[in-house]
Amino acid sequence: MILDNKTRSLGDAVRLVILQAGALAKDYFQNQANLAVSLKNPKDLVTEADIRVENFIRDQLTSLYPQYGFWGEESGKPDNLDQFWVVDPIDGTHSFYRGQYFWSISIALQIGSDITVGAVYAPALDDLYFSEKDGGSTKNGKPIRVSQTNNLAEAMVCTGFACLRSNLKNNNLERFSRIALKTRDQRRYGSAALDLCMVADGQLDAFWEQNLNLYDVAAGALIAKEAGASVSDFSGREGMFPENILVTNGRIKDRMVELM
Ligand code: 2AM
Ligand code: CA
Repeated sequence: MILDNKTRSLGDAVRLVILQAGALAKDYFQNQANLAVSLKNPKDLVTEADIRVENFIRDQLTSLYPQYGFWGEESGKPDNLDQFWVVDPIDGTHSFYRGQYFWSISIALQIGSDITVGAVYAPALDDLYFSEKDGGSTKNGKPIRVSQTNNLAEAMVCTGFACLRSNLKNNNLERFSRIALKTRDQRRYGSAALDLCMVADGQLDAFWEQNLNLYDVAAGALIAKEAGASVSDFSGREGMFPENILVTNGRIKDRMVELM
């Protein structure tokens, strides 16, 4: 065990675990030649780093906090679905595998229907985003806020295409085309957790994606919300909807909902 939970707050423990997990992941990232990779299906891969990092996080958090269940992307849902960690060991596995920098580790704690803690760490960028419910959000220890962009014509928006990998007919391409024509610029980074943090930090004005899972968005959505973002579904209903999540700076929410 790396931590003594009697001497540290839960927030400190989560930050320490995610930074150590990040160092582990970065070792694999820098030694790509030896990385073992397998396919979940022809479009979806998993590396030994995903498994090893998730095991590390699970071991640390469940020994420190045995009262909470653990839901990780690679190990599946817990028995205790009332209070549990929800973890994506590497969000943006394709970026990681191709040596690109936009991938992250995501850890959230859900208590009842609330996400109470969220941490997202991008090891290749060395950016740590963190939030506790009702406590605001930080990037590398400094408070962050959403952008003040009021108009779509000035907006930088971001999306992803998890739906394409899942072969959905409703595949976001028409929606993307519609929104691209109305906005100043568009990005597609490939890590939903990090995309949400970039909305929190004002680097992006809005993000949407279909067909995600709770472990992709739980931490990032809390970080965005605590930084002033609107977190809703595509129709604008506030709440956590991984299947069709829309996160904006608030100011352009109504216009984005119209275009969804
Ligand atoms: P991953 O890298 O952990 O798989 C990018 O579009 C986002 O979608 C990432 O958060 C990515 O997470 C997720 N993603 C990609 N393909 C997916 C699929 N087939 N089903 C669910 N989520 C997917
Ligand atoms: Ca993911």
